[in-house]
Amino acid sequence: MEIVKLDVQGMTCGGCVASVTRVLKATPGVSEAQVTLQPGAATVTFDPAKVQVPQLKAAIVGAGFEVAG
Ligand SMILES: [Cu+2]
Repeated sequence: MEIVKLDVQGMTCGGCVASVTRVLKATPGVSEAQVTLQPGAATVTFDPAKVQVPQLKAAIVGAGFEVAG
């Protein structure tokens, strides 16, 4: 397992946090996702054999948010 912390922009409330958490956990290969509003961040535990960081970022962007870096 690998852990990555992503800088998520555009979340404004707990609903946004729940949305980001949901799409990350729904991504195959993700075992854990901890999302915070302040600061806007997602700490994701994932299996690098099944999913890569660009796919994690794409899942967040697909939910309507931005990932810095
Ligand atoms: Cu919100």
